Amino acid sequence: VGTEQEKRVAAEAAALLVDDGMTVGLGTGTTVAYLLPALARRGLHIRCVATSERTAGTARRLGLPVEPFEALDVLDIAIDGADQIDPEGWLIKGGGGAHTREKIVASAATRFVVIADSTKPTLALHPPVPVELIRFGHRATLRVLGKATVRAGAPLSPDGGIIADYTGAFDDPAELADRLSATPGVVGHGLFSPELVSAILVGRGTEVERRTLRN
Ligand code: A5P
Repeated sequence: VGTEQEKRVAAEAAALLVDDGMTVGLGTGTTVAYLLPALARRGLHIRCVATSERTAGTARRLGLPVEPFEALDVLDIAIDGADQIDPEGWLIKGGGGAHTREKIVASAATRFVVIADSTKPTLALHPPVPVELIRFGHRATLRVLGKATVRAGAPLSPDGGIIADYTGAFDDPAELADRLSATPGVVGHGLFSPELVSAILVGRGTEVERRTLRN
């Protein structure tokens, strides 16, 4: 219950950052589930793209207009959750397998705002790091990665990719991010660098702690 309240206050604070006329990227997950009704209640004239079919469906039912992300090439703001947040602003995302689309949306946005409850900040990121693999040769890709396994029960991504997790220990997220990005067959990984992040809103009890990384 405490965590749900924290997700709600963070999401409601983020909904207030959206202005009339903006193009908005909608993330995926249980924290974003609180953002969608809060945003819909504002009754703004906005255009949205969604990082998953689940988000798109919920948003449309609430009356938020969702367009295919072939129609827009830049977003004013994107708002999404995270699984882990380190002190520098590195994130791990993809607990729901949506990280590839989430990263495309985050990097298209002028401002990327992360919303989370107080269990998400951590002193050091730890495995697993979600990855998405091209289906072709994915057993070979897993072998090249070393410690990595297909996520049991996870459906294919909407782009046909296999959702897996890198389970090896790591100290330096930048080094691992480079390695994952450079491995053929890896479509996307769940390490998001601080350069993508504008602000982090963390719910703590009934308060929202704000960290601004850039404007
Ligand atoms: C979806 O693939 C993820 O990246 C989510 O954004 C992340 O897992 C946060 O989800 P919750 O808000 O449900 O914790």
